[in-house]
Amino acid sequence: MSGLLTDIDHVGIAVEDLDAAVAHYQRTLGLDPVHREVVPDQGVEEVLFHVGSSFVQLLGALGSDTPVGKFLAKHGPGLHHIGYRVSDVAEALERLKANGVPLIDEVPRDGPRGTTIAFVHPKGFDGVLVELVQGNEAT
Ligand code: CMX
Ligand code: CO
Repeated sequence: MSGLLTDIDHVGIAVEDLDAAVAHYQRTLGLDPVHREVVPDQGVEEVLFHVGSSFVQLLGALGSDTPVGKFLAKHGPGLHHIGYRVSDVAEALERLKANGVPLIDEVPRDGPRGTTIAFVHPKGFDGVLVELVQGNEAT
């Protein structure tokens, strides 16, 4: 059986203060942001850093009643989700569904930067929130 995942697209990290976190990553890790965007759909402002063929995604909450806002209130800052790169999100969702994995998005949706994404419930992968990402090859 062939594998669904082609790469780690990004590691999503919830932070309380986005500007402070960006400055910290720049100073301590020498990473410069390659992208910053408010994504009202997801209730986040996100900053991407390029690392190899993947990204680190820092996530600030746009409000307390958003996924990241609720996560911060409950757990504090930390690892929020893993974004796996796939060649076809719809096909990946079908396979997960056929295997009884609980989905958050039943159908693919448009993500930032022209990507197609879908979230899979953390219950399906031992407490790890998974995002499937199509069309975001870092070069
Ligand atoms: N990782 C692991 N577990 C998580 C989690 C996360 N990121 N967020 C919430 N949970 C857990 C909670 O700890 C809680 O567990 P228990 O039932 O054991 O207490 C359970 O999920 C329910 O938590 P909740 O606070 O009531 O949150 P909701 O059920 O309302 O929502 C989730 C949880 C995952 C369905 C929701 O956050 C979601 O739909 N996420 C997908 C969208 C998203 O995260 N967008 C932001 C990122 C955008 C981007 O990457 O660009
Ligand atoms: Co993400």
